[in-house]
Amino acid sequence: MLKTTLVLLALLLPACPALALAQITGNRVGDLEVVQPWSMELPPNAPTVAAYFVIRNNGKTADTLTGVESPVAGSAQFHEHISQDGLMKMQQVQSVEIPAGGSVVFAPMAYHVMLLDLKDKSKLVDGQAFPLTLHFETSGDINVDVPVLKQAPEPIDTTQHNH
Ligand SMILES: [Cu+2]
Repeated sequence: MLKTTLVLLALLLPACPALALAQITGNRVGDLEVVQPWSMELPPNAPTVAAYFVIRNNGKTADTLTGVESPVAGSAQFHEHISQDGLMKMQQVQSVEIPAGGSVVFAPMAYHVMLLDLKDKSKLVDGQAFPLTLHFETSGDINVDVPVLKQAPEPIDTTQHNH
């Protein structure tokens, strides 16, 4: 019943991609949403900080994460962990594809955002949060507030949809 109502509502909305692009609310843009952003509190002298989250694509076409920035850092990169010669190491990737109807998990020992050249360390302590902007090739930008935690949160079920 709820689904039928939603479909009807969708049919009533004017099909206007430009307008849809402008309607950026919170942690979603278009068919993309960023859920459970977080960062681990590190010692004050840590040179870099990582940010984690899950990106869901509820749409029928893939999109690509192409860039990231934060006012707390001079630069920010996407990293992945790879196993090379029996060692785990991280390396920069230029972009990350978010498959249609799928999700990509940014987590310790997986994809993560690496913040370099840290500017404002006052927000990098437990209980604070810092802004992060993610750029997507098709959908545009998503702004998230990344809470800083002492411990990793319970991983969310990436197969679950919240509608
Ligand atoms: Cu890294």
